[in-house]
Amino acid sequence: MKLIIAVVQDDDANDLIDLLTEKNFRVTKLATTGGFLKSGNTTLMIGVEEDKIDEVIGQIEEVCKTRNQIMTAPSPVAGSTGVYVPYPIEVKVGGATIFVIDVDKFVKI
Ligand code: 2BA
Repeated sequence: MKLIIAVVQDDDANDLIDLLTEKNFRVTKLATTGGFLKSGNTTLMIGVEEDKIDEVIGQIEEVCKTRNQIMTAPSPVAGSTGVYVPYPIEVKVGGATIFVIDVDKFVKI
């Protein structure tokens, strides 16, 4: 068995969960926060047999869109004056960041 861990954007999460559960995949949703943007995203844990990995990744690809997000980063205005002015940076986020992990043991009690 494999564990697919997919970090997706909040806006895509419910559509993806609906699609996966319709296709009989089991999904656990975690509310997570990205370290760079420090804003919310969603992490899904999906336990599957090895031969289903490509199908699940295909579903994720179908639903999860790439978006540009603006974040504000502080920048020193004048060298050592200690004055900081926020300036916007655009970053491209998603579709999804996917990890596939080997599961040594799976027990359902
Ligand atoms: P965040 O860490 O909030 O990152 C959001 C987006 O900011 C990233 O999109 C990327 O475009 C940009 N970014 C991240 N770190 C950067 C850096 N050091 N310099 C410049 N730009 C940077 P994605 O790559 O699509 O990642 C979306 C979310 O997926 C991330 O949110 C994070 O929560 C997760 N993620 C991505 N790669 C990961 C990894 N290797 N390990 C764990 N989580 C990861």
